[in-house]
Amino acid sequence: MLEILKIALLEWLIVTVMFGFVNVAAMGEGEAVIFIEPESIVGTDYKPSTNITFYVNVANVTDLLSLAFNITYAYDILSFQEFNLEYYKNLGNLKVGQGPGYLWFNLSYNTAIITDVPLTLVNVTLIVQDRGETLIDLHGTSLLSSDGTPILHTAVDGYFSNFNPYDINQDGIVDIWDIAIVAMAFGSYPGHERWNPDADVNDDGYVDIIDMTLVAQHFGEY
Ligand SMILES: [Ca+2]
Ligand SMILES: [Ca+2]
Repeated sequence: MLEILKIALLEWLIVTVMFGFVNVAAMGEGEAVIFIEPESIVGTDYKPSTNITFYVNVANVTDLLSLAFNITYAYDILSFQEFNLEYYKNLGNLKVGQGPGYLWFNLSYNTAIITDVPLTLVNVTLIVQDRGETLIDLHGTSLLSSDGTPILHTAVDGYFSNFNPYDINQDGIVDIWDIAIVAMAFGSYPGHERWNPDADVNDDGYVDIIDMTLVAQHFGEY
């Protein structure tokens, strides 16, 4: 009986360990990665003229001597303010350029970077210009090892949105016109002739007093 229990326990352990490995593999553990952190910057508080900062990180690299990457974003929503090198130890060479909605970096180090945990190389601060959403698109990435061999890696984008769901007509302010849109759709639901999904600001499938109250609570926001 005890033996059976032992075997069952052992099997359970094996399954758990294997499952653990599968999970880790699915998360890309061990694979070189360059990524924007945070993955998403979302909120109505990011009003025009406020700043956002994101970080360009690498992880799971064993011999990274130089790298290049481009970052693009909607220039009507975000504009460049400044960047800072977070990891400047052993920095050999830096080339950087920027244009509207566009940044590029070319970094090389004197000693190869070895890290399995995320290491921040650069931080970038952008000024919010308008409301909307945009990918912070990390592309054209190139990671090279000491002997110049390209390192297989994945690149992970960031995302920004300061879309205000209460500014239903998206004219930049929550006002009587947004209230009017809710009023016109009041009492409607999907399939109803007056249904307007934008007026259902809490996304519960019904335009009612709750949506009206939410828009009223955000009245005057821009
Ligand atoms: Ca509006
Ligand atoms: Ca609703």
